[in-house]
Amino acid sequence: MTISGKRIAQLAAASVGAIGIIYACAPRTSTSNLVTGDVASRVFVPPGSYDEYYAFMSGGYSGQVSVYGLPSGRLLKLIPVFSQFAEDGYGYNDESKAMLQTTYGFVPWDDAHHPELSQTNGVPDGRWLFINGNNTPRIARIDLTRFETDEILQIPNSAGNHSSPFTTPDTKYVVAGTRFSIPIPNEDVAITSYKQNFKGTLSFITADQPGKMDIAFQLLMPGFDYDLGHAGKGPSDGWFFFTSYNTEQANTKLEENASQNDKDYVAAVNYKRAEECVAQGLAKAMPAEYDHNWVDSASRIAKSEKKSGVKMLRPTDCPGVAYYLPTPKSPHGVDVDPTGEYIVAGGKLATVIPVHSFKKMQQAIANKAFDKEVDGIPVLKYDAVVAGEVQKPGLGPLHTEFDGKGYAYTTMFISSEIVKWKLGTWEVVDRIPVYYSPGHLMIPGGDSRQPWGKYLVSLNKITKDRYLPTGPEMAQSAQLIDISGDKMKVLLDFPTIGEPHYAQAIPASLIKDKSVKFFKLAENTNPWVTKSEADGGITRTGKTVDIKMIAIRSHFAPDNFEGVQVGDTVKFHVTNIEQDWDILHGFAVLGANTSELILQPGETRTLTWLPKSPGVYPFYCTDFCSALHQEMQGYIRVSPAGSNVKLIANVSPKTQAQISSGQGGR
Ligand code: K7E
Ligand code: CUA
Repeated sequence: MTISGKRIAQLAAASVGAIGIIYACAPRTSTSNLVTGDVASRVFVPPGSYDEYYAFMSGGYSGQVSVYGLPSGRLLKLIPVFSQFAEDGYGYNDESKAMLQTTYGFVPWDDAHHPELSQTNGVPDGRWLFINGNNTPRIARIDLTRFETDEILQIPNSAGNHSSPFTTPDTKYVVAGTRFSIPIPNEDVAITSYKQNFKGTLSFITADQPGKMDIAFQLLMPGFDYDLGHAGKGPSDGWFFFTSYNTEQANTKLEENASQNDKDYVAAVNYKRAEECVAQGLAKAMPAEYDHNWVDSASRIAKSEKKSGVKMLRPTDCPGVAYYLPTPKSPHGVDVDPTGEYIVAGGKLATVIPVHSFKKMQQAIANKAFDKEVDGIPVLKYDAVVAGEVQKPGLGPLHTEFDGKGYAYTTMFISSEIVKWKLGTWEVVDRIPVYYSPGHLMIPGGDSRQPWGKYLVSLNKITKDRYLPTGPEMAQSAQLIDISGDKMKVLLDFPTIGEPHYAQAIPASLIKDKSVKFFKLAENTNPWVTKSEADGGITRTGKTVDIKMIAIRSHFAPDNFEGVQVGDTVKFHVTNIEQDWDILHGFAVLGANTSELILQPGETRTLTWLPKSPGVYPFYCTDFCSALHQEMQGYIRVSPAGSNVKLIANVSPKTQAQISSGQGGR
């Protein structure tokens, strides 16, 4: 079959339709004839046993990360990042709200695409997981001892933080390339002035100090769309590669207008060179406003600070900082093989998978094998940099990962398959259909120097008939594939949450033994902490009433409050004084407007409550914590404004008994 460019464009334009055709024409292949008899045992993790890998899936438009065990496909946890999470109060309670602060105000949502594990020497190390917020440009850090979002940095001079947050092999930087070019600094100009006024930026963000992420510098680039990125490694350490599309610089009907050029570019950025230029003062100060939010580890309270100004480096001021590698055609993913020599691009509309050679690129730079320059950035000759092309790989190559044994695996969105090919000879050695239309794929460590090449997960965009119908909207579908032998084998289908774009996975052994089991009460510095039953109480400051209470199996203390008035703002500061793993309590009060609180052992959380009419209101524990969980309840009395009911909190009889016998209290 010869595939004309036009045919591919048609297929791409109607990709969903094309999937329909492909799947309608294909025999109704069920997994049963793709898999072998021992499949069930390959994914079966016996009750009480652990999975071999943690997999971190982006939640896409849910703004979350979901954590799965592999090979079982069991969902272990949802981590809220760019979202409010009614399940535990993240983004609602007083302690965490600051995490979602931006210069656009409080933004409790984002579109999260790319989880990226921190690395040491180019190998995932299990310390942190970074993930991008695409819509309101941000990067988050999740701490993997607690599986909690600890830090969020807003990215200024960016619009659509898509090529992010890929890391350097030492996690010195994570990057952010702007998908949409915009006027920089942003200003009120005609959209038709795109070619004169719109620019792209590539940001390098310091990432190796928790709580201290910041913009090291930004590179001002031509007004293309910067789509994905990956760091070099080994010989190419010190370089970063970003795909771009829309090198036509169209501002309307991109489907057509940005598909004109036969080749777009991979931008190769020498960030060590950029560091030199910045150190020499060649970057210009540019005004920028952005917010930085992080969690103080002792109080577990999120703080937010305003930052301003960035160092903006122009390639014309720093020769050698960037080159363009011509790449067919509207490339999407860019992936660097474990040796650091090959740079694989996924040209959405290309008929081949082009692979660039880092060695050839260096020679081409030395020989000045340039076609032209764009805004001071030399465009290298395609033939001078290309290592090879994978011929007839399928339709719609998007993303590639590696198994560490000399093979690469690429998703084919349109022909709905994964293609395995050999680095160096570029021959396709195996292919397997997936259901349906894969975006990213993931091999544990598959973008690193040391892939754990046993499993591959295909992250499919369209689910259709794979699961029991759930109305027009179906869960996204992931498929676990065995890549330990010559032939790929499907082992398992499992639904995922939101829209996982990318995912990463790591051996469980690198994380599980470092897991925090509870927070030490003695080290809790929340100003409203209550460390013992006798320390609870109620205080009034104007119209604000602060309530300090503890939660422990199976009561709150104090648990009766009076003297609150309509018009007051009541803050329930609840401390879980348990010092034991996985003993959580919750807190909810009648009429609460947002979420309840979930209290991890040793932590303090605050729920703000606005009583609207006189009466007596119950509160209770929402997390089934003990046999007497249903007894874990109390009351708060609300009187009319101006009432003379005294402000009181009871002390539980048990505590009184302990105090009188000299056992309790401080
Ligand atoms: Cu291909 Cu946002 Cu990485 Cu989706 S992206 S698939
Ligand atoms: Cu505490 Cu239920």
